[in-house]
This record gives sequence, structure tokens and C-alpha cells, in this order.
Amino acid sequence: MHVVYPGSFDPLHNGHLDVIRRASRLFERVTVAVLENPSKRGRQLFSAEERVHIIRDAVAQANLSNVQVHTFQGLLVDFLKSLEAKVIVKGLRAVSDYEYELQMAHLNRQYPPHPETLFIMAATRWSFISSTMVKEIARYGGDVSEMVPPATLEALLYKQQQTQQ
Ligand code: COD
Repeated sequence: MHVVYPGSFDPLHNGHLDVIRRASRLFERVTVAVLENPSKRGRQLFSAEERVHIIRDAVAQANLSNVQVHTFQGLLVDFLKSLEAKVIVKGLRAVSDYEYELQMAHLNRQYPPHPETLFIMAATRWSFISSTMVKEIARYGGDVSEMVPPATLEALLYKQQQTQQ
């Protein structure tokens, strides 16, 4: 089965990578779909290309050969159609994620290809991590090396150096 794991991934952290790893064990093919949202461009730390680059590095380091990474724009269902995929994978951290994800799952299912959404429970260890928290801690010089893969850590350090120049 071919599944699509969509998100902003700004940036990828260990909770995301754990979902990718577990999905890659369960399904034949996993496409990580990075939302390229022009209206959010100024508000995101990494460009869509940078986010794809980080995820590809992390996936290669983890030896996940059935995982591909692509950007998409517009509606997720249209991207699924273009791939002929019918299953979305999402991660669930807590009840607070559930309401939003439930609404999205129902809405996505209204439109062709009428995808199913499957949820993978966040690993306890990573369930408190979000990209927003990673960025905030990194911005103030905190150590995020336990929360993100080396590819993200490198990209964060590079971004910090760039902004300091
Ligand atoms: N552990 C496990 N899973 C996690 C963790 C963690 N610590 N943190 C986040 N996740 C999961 C999230 O629950 C989500 O499933 C996924 O990882 C990605 O998370 P984010 O935060 O990078 O991405 P989101 O939630 O901002 O992504 C939103 C989408 C891009 C999926 C959504 O906006 C979308 O589909 N947009 C396209 C437009 C569209 O079709 N809209 C209509 C939808 S009805």
C-alpha cells in the first residue's frame, strides 16, 4: 500500500521521523508530503526546498529506502490523486490533536479519491515535541539535539549563523 504522510515539517523533529519510520515498516511505500504554502512563506523558518532537503537527509541516514519526499501545494486530496494514493497517515500526540485531525479526516474523505486517514500514536518519548517548540528553544540558544535528527540540527545551526551575519 502507498501512504502519504503530509505536514509542514518546519522543521522535521524526532516525533515526525518516528512516524515516518513506523509507517515505512507497515506500508510498501511512504511519500512524505511537505506543504508549500505561499501565504506562510515569511512566517516559516525553512523554505519548502530546505525542509525537503532535511527530510531526505534524515530518511537516508535512517536507511528508509521505501520513503520518498515531495512538496505539494493546494489541497492534499489533489496531491493524493496525482500520486494515485488513497491513504493518509497522520501522527497523534494528544487529545488536543484529535479534534483538528478528526475534522481534517472527515473533510478529506468528502473529496476524490476519498482517502482513509490512519493515525499513528506518537511515541511517548517524542509526544511532547513540536516544530514550534524546537524553533523556540533553538532561537534562544537552547540545546535541541535530543529532539531532532542530525540533519535538522545542522540546518538549524546554519540558519542561526546566517541570521547572525
Ligand atoms: N509525534 C508524532 N507525530 C507528530 C508529532 C510528534 N511529536 N508532532 C507532529 N506530529 C504529526 C502531526 O500530528 C501531523 O500529522 C504531522 O506530524 C505533521 O505535523 P506538522 O505540524 O509538521 O504539520 P501540520 O499539522 O501543520 O500539517 C497540516 C497539513 C499540511 C497536513 C494540512 O494543513 C494540509 O493538509 N494542508 C493542505 C491543504 C488542504 O488540503 N486543506 C484541507 C484539509 S481538510
